Amino acid sequence: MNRIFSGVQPTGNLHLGNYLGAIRNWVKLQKDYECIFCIVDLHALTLPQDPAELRESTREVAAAYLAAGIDEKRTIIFNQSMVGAHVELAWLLSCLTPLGWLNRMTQFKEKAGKERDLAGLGLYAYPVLMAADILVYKATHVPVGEDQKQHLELARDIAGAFNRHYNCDCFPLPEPQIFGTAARVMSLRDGTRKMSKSDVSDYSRINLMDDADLIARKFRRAKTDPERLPLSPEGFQARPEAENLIGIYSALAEISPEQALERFAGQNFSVLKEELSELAITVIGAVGAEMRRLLSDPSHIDKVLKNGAERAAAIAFPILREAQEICGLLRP
Ligand code: AQP
Repeated sequence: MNRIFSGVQPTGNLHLGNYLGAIRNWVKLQKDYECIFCIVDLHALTLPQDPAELRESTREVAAAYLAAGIDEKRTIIFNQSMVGAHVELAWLLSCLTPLGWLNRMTQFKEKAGKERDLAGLGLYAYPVLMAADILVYKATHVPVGEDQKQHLELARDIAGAFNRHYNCDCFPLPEPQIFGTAARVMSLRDGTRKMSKSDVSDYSRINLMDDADLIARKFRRAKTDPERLPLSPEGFQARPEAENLIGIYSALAEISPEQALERFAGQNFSVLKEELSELAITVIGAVGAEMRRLLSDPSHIDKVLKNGAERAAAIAFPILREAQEICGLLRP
């Protein structure tokens, strides 16, 4: 049976990258797969969080899922900390994960920065918890943006290590699903860095709850280069900002980047920015408005999460138990 697991960290403002690279694709997957979409609050704790803001952000991610079109009746939506099986399986997996594998993770290097000795153990062990998130549901497919590909490969390695060590086929090796042009949406201020919630510059990203004026202002101020838009894809060489804006347009308009470039080839950036703003205001504006409506009733969101957690736990705990028995843990 095909089962999908994926998640978003409640670490601040959800942005266009999270929407186009992840959440929007999930909506379509609900038709063909059993889906579990998590708000990974324990992952958020790998960097310092304000407790009140974490609670708010958790509801905000849930609201984004619902506003984007995730159907809570069909699909399981919950926050990770409500299902303890994730952490329990993470321990079993961490005992089989060589440090050398974790040392290769680029996200740890980026997030720990130069003061690596001061980084928390949780930040270092993040990919093991992510492997447990996926494996505790025996998920077969994991839709993510490009930036999570390395972690997903590690999850496959960890599943393989468990199966080999205990000579079993307990865990399927999860397949990454990376979709199209928006798999890596870049910052509006620097086309070489990905659009990120933790970027200090708010003008680097379009947040899902930005209003129309702010969306237009952010696109107007987006970094560009002095040339006109290129005539063909070869012209994107060393022009990451131009390529990014065309990529965002194509993802929002649901056309190929080639078609998007055909439309704007040789024109000034101002023309592209104008149309980009209009399109984003239509697509993102609708999601943002629905998020605001949902967030005005937090008790409804909490109910959705509680119900989702119960359904998630009903799948996760029997799989955890199976793994515990394979490891030789006595479960009378
Ligand atoms: N810029 C992006 N382009 C395409 N996809 C993206 N994703 C994130 N940024 C982009 C995808 O969104 C999902 C959720 O990501 P996450 O919140 O778990 O963590 P992240 O990848 O670390 O995202 P951020 O926004 O950069 O958050 P912070 O700043 O908190 O680290 C994933 O599927 C991710 O690939």
